[in-house]
Amino acid sequence: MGRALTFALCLGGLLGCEEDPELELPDKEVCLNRSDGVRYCIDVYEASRRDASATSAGADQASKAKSLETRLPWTEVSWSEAKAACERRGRRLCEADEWVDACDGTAGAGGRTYAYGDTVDATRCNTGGVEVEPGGAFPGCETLIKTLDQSGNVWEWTGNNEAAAEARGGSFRSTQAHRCADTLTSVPLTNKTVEVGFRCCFNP
Ligand SMILES: [Ca+2]
Ligand SMILES: [Ca+2]
Repeated sequence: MGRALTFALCLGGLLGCEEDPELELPDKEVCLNRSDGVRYCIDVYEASRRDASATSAGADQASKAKSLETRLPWTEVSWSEAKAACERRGRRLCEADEWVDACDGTAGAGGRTYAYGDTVDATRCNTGGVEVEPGGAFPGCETLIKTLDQSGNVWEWTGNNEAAAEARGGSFRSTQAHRCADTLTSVPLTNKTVEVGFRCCFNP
């Protein structure tokens, strides 16, 4: 996009006037109600760095967390780094109940067993594989509210304080088909692995 056009779009309010508008594509989020009626929004995609592409996870450690398709997710990230990356975008990590309800499609108790339905289908999501894939590479791995990759690809940090922090949803290496309610509790919060990323939430 040329500078003149970028400037015009900035003036028109169509793009945020960020330091580098070409890298600031609008994040994809979807909003729904919690069981207590509080409205919240969750990223459609696992978080990626602003300089990520379909073949690179990017290197910008100071990036705000993005929610875009066809970007490799932000991994090798501790829980506190993930939280900070969401906060740089004016977001936060998702709380467990928010993440689970987005996955199962029903506020509060109940909902789908798996992100895509109640019956295990090993072909739907990136599980039992060998490498991480760009966001949305498995279109059948979609929830009722249209979030993607909540099952598999990378585990996702949830919780905004240490007591509540845990990773959810399984990774590309997971051989079991993870249910929406399953958690990973064996990874220390400071551990950084290629199998753990995150996504962001906020209250509009
Ligand atoms: Ca639910
Ligand atoms: Ca995931």
